[in-house]
Amino acid sequence: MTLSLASVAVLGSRNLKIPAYDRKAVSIGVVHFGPGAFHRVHQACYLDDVLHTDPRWGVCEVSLHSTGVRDALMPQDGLYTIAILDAESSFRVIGSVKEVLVAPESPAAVLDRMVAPTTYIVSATITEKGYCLNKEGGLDFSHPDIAYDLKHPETPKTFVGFLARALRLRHDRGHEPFNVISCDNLADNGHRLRRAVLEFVRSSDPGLADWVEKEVTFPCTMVDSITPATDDALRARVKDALGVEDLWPVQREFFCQWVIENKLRGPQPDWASVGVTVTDDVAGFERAKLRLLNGAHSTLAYTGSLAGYETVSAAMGDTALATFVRRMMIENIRSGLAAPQGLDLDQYIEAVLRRFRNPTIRHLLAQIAWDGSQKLPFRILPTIMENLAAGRSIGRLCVPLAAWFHFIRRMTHAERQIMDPLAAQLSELAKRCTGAASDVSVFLSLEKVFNTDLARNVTFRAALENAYARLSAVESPAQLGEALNGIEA
Ligand code: CS2
Repeated sequence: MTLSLASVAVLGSRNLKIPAYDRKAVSIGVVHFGPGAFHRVHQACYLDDVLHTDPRWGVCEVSLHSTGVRDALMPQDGLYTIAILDAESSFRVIGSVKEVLVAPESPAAVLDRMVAPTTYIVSATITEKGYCLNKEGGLDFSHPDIAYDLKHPETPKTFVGFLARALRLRHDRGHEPFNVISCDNLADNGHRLRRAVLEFVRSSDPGLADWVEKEVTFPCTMVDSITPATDDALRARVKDALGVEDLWPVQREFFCQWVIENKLRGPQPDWASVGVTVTDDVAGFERAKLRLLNGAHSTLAYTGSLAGYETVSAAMGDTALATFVRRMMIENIRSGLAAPQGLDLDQYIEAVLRRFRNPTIRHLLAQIAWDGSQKLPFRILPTIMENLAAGRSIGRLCVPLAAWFHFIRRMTHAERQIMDPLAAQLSELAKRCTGAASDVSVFLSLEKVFNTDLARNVTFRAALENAYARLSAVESPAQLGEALNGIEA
């Protein structure tokens, strides 16, 4: 038996949280692009909580590329399971997904949902690459999908293209605009998305630009919950816990946080009632999370992979590596952060490290290692540039970059697939590399990642070449420990 409205009624007898609201009464108030695991453990879970008191906040999921989530969830009446794996593990069935659309199959159906006057929120978890930004933070007009959308505004392929078209239609029908909420790990995610949409609209539909600029709100957000990819072990664990099969369950740690900038308009869920923080100071929360948690994650991903570790918790079991990461967070990243009201950065760092050590979460370093060219410019490079400008040290901060270079070089020479939008360019560069310090100049030539000023900075190059040389022969934990011990602050 698979998970469905019929079977979930039977499940109620187990130690399991199931939707305790009338799903037939739920209407769609949110259109969300990117129904991946993170969205389903995070925003969709918060909205499931909201639906217990307010039926207006069902979700229409939109997949921009694949049919997998639609094919898994719709036979289950949109239901799926979250396994919350921590000291105390639990399971809950989520009912907030009312519909899953596959944009390439039916762009018109997606636009109809976005234009519906009862749609008050259009949100996204499309990962950094989904915004089609250039390294200056503006819209990448050379991106093939953006170029397509500018020529075919009625059948867009990108999130930006769908937003532009839907806002034009809402404007023409006299509907108030929806709130546009980015839920991705980008610094200033709302501002960046607003800039991209305005640049798109100004070039394709200038008559709409003023209305978008004045009337459409793009709050910034910070989102956080560690969410390993779904695997067969999870499917088996969920089947054992529920007694029915879930075609696509998801998993996360107990910790879950959502901070939204206080600039939402029109009808909204009662965010505070479900633990969402609405505040004017999102930037403080977002920088702390992006640079401390995600910066440490990427450091563990690449250094841990070089040493042969497979998961975050295993890498954190390496005393030398865990000590290095903790010192980098405290001495090299924290120093440049302004704590938002209510957040103690020292306690936050220790809490993040405890979360990383969670033995019940099998978070693959290989998953975190994806899309390094899109992640590191938000997670590591801003801290390096600010530390250089302030005269603070960058030695340890060059380690994740150097480890990324070695990771790319080794994947290329082993002819293993690199998961990154710039995989082709990265492989071409790596083929010219031998493991010698001169490789650093080759990688720094990647203009889509490194700006010219930074690439030419003598202090940066020296620190990066030193870290690269020390990591060059690392293939074991012992060798990693020796390499890290030699890295100056
Ligand atoms: C991770 C993030 O995969 C990655 O790059 O660093 O997905 C991380 O697990 C989340 O941002 C935690 O909130």
